[in-house]
Amino acid sequence: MIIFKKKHLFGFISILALSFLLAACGGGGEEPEETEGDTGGEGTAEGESSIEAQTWRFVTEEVQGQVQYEYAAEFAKRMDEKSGGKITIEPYEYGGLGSESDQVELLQNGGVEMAVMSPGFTGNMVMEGQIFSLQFLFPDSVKKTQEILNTSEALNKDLAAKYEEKSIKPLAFWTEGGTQWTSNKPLKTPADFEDFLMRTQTSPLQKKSYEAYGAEPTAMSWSELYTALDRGTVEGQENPIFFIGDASFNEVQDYMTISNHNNYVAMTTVNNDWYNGLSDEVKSMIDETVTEMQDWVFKEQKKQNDKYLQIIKEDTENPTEVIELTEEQRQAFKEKALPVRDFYREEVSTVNGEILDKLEEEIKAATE
Ligand code: 6CS
Repeated sequence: MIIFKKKHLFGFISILALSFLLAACGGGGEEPEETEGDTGGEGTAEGESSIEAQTWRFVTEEVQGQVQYEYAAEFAKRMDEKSGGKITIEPYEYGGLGSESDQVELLQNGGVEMAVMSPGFTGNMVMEGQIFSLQFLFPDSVKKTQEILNTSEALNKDLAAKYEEKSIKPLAFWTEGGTQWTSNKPLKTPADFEDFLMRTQTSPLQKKSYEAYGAEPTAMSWSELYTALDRGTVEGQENPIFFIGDASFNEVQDYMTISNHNNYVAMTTVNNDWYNGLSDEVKSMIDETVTEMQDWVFKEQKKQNDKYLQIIKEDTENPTEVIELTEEQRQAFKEKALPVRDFYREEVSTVNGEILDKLEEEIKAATE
């Protein structure tokens, strides 16, 4: 069931429509329907585009105005221009096609062609993808983190291959900003998390990361989070500042700790078989747009995170105490977080932590 705060209660396609889409696409692993029109160039004069009119669905986990949705809308605009109006992409905001997990399934089935996906919702399926739940792994600088996400072979090649085994092809990894904690009591030391009811996404390693601080994590969709925070079912959560502000979590929380304990990473993904079946011309158009969008989305998240920090600080109706952790305080959390990397290597990874080893080397090289 999708329950947003009133502000985000919009007309979404009914669950019936979702069931129809899922049923129409069959069970996991089936070939996606052929996309109309992309015939790959036969019978056209040299230099002339062979692209026929076609429509793709691009699902996101966020709503209009938020970074993921705006990304999909900008992507659609660019593809429309590049293809001379032949390729229409319909961006879907979150809630239109079910939960985050339903959306993953839709992409795998070919029910949608494209998706922005948070690895935190595929942790039970692509074990290696839980790497993004490891706190204090990426550099403190969001810009540096984005550079690593752009160039990392560990992520763009090795981790991407793990997703491809599940019919999901990641085309890019990008940050939505540093993640911060909101809470109903001040969070400054790991001891403050003792028995704290913390909301996480479904990644088991996210839960493990909070258990390392002594917290009691509960996984849930963000659509239920406002109400859960309001009722005290959970006492805190983590997210980038723009998301905290736009989803109004600050209304039902008293504190926001600027911890930058992680970066919120999202992936631009496509259905693997569908993408592989496209002509080279269309593939290059997508790839070019994906590359261009890395800069665009970096600026977009920064703009939104800066804007919402001000909004939250200046909201006198719903006052939030903003706590900035000192380096020493962050270090205390980092010490507790480091052993979770061993857990990832030994208990989570299916390749003995090789992707993490490589990523750590890449991060070291990029920050030295
Ligand atoms: O906390 C969440 O689950 C949501 N947070 C963001 C930044 N994007 C979508 C995601 O589902």
